[in-house]
Amino acid sequence: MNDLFAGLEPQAARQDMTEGAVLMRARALPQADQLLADIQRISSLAPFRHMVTPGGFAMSVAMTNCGTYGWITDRRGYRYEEQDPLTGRDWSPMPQSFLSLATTAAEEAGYPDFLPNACLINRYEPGAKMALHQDKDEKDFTMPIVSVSLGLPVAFQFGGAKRTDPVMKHQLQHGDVVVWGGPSRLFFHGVLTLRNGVHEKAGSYRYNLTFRHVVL
Ligand code: MD3
Ligand code: FE
Repeated sequence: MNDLFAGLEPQAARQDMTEGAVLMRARALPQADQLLADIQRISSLAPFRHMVTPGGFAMSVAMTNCGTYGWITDRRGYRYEEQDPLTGRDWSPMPQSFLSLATTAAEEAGYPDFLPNACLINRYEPGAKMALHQDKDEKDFTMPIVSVSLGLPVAFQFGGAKRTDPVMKHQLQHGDVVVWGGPSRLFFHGVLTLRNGVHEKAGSYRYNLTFRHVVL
């Protein structure tokens, strides 16, 4: 058999991306169908919506949440709240599938005490993107953030502690998990424009779960 991978590095299952950040390729694959079913159920109660930034622009990424706290934005600012402003009801509790994946992945990356109380669920359609930003609304930065990618692949970029630091580009694929702790917890990051495509499990979407520990 001729070797298609001759001269290429093998794709490591686990990769240190930057200080404190660990990429685990395909880590969520065994649970992916369950995660997608849970996203479907959560979003039937708290629909995906395009929230408005304080500057007055609708985000291209549609969002919902589960857990004790949910991240929201409107003209008044970015914050976490216990109720969905669309329905006035509490967010759905975090499903067991979400909680066990997030805590075991964090433990494998060296953060054994991670206990998420918020999960932001992002849904990207072709054309959607997320500009370079820091995640600072959680207030507690000793806890990592765990991110899980599902559906269509996308190019993701992260830099350093300053907006002007040089950025690295990575492809994030269905099932990839990244744990962002230590110095990387406050690094700038963003998502490039999602290209058209069809994923066998997620159709024309990319989903991203981010697990956070929030204090109000
Ligand atoms: C690096 N989401 O929701 S996940 C976000 O793919 C967000 O939807 C992106 O950025 C997405 O805030 C990126 C990867 C990620 C998440 C949080 C981070 C990278 C991070 C926090 C600190 C540093
Ligand atoms: Fe972010």
